[in-house]
Amino acid sequence: MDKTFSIIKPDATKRKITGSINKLIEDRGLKIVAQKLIKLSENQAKEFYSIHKEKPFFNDLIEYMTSEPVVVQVLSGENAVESYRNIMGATNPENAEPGTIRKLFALNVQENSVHGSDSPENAMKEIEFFFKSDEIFS
Ligand code: IDP
Ligand code: MG
Repeated sequence: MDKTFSIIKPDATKRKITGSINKLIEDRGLKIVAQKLIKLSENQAKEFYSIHKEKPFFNDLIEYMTSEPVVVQVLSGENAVESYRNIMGATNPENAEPGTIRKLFALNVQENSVHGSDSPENAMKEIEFFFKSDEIFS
């Protein structure tokens, strides 16, 4: 089974909708094989989102991602990366398909409730950034 990396972001933990998001993930066929609540440090958030460091929204993004605890997860299933991106919906909730996590729950393009890896290579890197191999079940 393929794996992907997910974050339930601060807007969602703050609004106590992590259970609702996990229900959607599970109902749509992905299995949660690792999960923990952590507070990202500024350095962790900057490294995790370093690809966006030149973007105008970078500083706001780091401030937001470190504002509340987040749930980091490893999800497993067939085509996990692509499948989870479909379950999440578009970055901007205004463009997200009905029934997706972001359409249902996101507040705006920044506070969009979830992160999901964009490729199997990045999924592997992101999982290794947050989890030891003995923390992941199958
Ligand atoms: P993704 O999360 O759908 O992969 P990315 O383009 O990788 O989207 O952006 C990472 C995160 O940065 C987004 O999920 C969102 O929280 C934030 N973000 C992206 N674009 C904007 C924007 O135009 N304004 C504010 N925040 C943004
Ligand atoms: Mg991305």
